[in-house]
Amino acid sequence: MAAAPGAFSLREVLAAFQACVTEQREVLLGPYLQGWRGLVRFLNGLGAIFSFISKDAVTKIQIMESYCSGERREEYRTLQSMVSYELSRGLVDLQRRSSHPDSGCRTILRLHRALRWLQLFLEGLRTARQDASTSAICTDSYNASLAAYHPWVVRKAAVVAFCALPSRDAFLEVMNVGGPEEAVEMLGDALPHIRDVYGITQELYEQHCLLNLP
Ligand code: 1PZ
Repeated sequence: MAAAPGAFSLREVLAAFQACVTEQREVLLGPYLQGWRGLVRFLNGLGAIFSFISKDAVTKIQIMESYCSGERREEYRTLQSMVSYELSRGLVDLQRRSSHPDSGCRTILRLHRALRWLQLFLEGLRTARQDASTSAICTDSYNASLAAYHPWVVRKAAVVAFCALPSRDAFLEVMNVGGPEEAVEMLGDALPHIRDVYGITQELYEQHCLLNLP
């Protein structure tokens, strides 16, 4: 499963997460969503079996993009401004989904939980032995993160899809960063930024009691 010549590289995608964090430690939604767009594109390249996952991610990215380009786009420049805007205007359903089923806060929370999976998965990939199974790494990181928020049927479908993942070396190859060593090095550079974005978001959501939004 070699990377197609001219295919885009996961290096730029992961760099978007680096561009998210400002000097004031705010998270810019523009590069955050751009990073997610690139991940979805990469996921689609892995095969049609992953399309139920990428469809859901695309829906969420689109919801956020419409806020970010809408009338109130200034309020959606950063995660911090979004949280204070939506909370102060009562635009977030806190108990059950009703009048504001697709708030920015609940939508980002879903991507945020998936970012934790991504962090664990890439970390696993980076540190695993050469002959390690990508699907095992993926299943372990999923079970340690996102699985807790998914119903049984989604968990089953996810684990079946993971079986279609290529071997570790082939996976590093389709990332299109260079040889396996280069890919591992790139992951080592990119992961601290993903961890940083995750940590800032987690703290912000904790402060405002947003971690369990319906
Ligand atoms: C390389 C292998 C990719 C594995 C991706 C691991 C994530 C598996 C997630 C499977 C769930 C997809 C079905 C949709 C579930 C939704 O119910 C939930 C909750 O949203 P709600 O229903 O509350 O509106 N959606 C999510 O949890 C967001 C999932 C986003 C996954 C993005 C993955 C990006 C992968 C990048 C690959 C490098």
